[in-house]
Amino acid sequence: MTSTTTSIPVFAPEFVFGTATAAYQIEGAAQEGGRGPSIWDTYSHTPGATEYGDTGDVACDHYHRWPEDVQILRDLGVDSYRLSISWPRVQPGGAGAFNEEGIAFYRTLLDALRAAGIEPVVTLYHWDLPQELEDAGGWTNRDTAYAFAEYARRMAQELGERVEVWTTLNEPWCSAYLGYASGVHAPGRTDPAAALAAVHHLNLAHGLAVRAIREVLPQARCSVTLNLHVIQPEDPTSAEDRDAVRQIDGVANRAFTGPMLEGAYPADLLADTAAVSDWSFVLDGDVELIHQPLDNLGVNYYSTTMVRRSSAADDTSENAGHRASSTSPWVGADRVSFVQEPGPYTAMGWNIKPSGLTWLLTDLAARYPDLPLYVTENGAAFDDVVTQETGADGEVVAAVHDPLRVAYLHDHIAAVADAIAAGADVRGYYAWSLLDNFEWGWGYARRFGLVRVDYDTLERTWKDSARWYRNLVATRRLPGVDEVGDARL
Ligand code: PNW
Repeated sequence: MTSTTTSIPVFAPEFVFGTATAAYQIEGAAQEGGRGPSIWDTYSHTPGATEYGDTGDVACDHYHRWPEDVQILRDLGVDSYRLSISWPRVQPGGAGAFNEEGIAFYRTLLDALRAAGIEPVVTLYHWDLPQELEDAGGWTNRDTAYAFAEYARRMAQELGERVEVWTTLNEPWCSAYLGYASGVHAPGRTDPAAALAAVHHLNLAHGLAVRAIREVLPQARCSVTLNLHVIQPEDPTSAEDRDAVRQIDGVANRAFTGPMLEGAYPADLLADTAAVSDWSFVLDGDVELIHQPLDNLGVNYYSTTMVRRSSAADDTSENAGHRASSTSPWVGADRVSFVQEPGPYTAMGWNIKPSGLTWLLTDLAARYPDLPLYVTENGAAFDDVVTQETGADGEVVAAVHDPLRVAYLHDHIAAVADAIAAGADVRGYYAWSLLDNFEWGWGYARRFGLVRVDYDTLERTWKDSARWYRNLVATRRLPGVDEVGDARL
């Protein structure tokens, strides 16, 4: 899986370059504008749950500073911006009354993006479940899937004139397994059987929501974003290790792609997890409902995973969260061990392997040849350093030289170009993230932004990576890692 790029990749004018964020990670204003509490408010306020006890109460204060952030997007020149709607901001209890003030916030933001020539791509669920729904069982409760579909329907009615591309869920793997099995994400539960029920009800929520959106907006383009794991055997010649890959692929990837894209849960997944659950929460007709035709698939890619077969699991953490968990996210995989891969690593401890992205995109293209693909997230956290420098006019300006992030983006965008050259129908790439933001269990201690946020002043500062990305978007030609452009903003 080495890169085959020999010349400088050039992207077609219609290829979409964007940046991505999520509501809880940037908005703040957790108690303003009629917003209700979500599971991430509750979780982040639980002592010990997040690094330094950080919460999203203020985050990047995007709720108030969105005009500045739209201006940054405009200056970056991106074609598109991927954002999420905070469900508890528009429907505080997750069922029942909607909050007009919350809906108006998104209407105004979407209008500003359109006025700036930036296409908004909206995700309906990026992990901020209304707390009232969690109190009734959250994703373990089938009713949550129906509540989600009603929320999706209402958003389609309210925002349909402003949004063409609708994404139901972001990374249901994280919601189900990190939220309900390993407990390193909200709601922090450690019940493997509950996690499997959550998998199914998230899948069902997706199918019901796509159907509801299309009932309101027949022309809508519907999508889901998955964090598909690229899994390799420690020893490719070992049938045992290859079987460990099959098992982790089942619980991580095919638990979602099976019903969503192929209309069935994989038999081997049901067998592997039989001791945990009888899957009796899957009712007649559910998989047909989940299997809605999609207009595209979003994939988030950061790193790769390596496994081997073992007599007992000896490391199941896979760097999945801030809080050490005694419970594995890998439900049913008691005899799989996760192997530390060679570096280099990002500040998350995730190994850097651009060729994994080429592999993932070409594998998906082979399996689903008619499904356009978008990389909906890719990026890296590094320990950025701010320096004070003298600008062209003699004034002192803050700078962030982040050559490691530039190299990461360069190599992964080259990997996308390799996949396209190999015939994959990849239509766009969204850098994670526009801004440094609340990195879930890691709070503000991990920075993924192209633009730095000073959490004392909330000031935004362009990193070199932002200038480098602007250069790429403007020229459609992959710049070298030392080409950051010269104009200071
Ligand atoms: C994704 N894991 O999260 C999310 O979609 C973003 O909100 C997040 O900021 C970004 O990636 C960076 O972490 C993940 O443990 C969180 O494998 C954890 C995992 C994967 C993705």
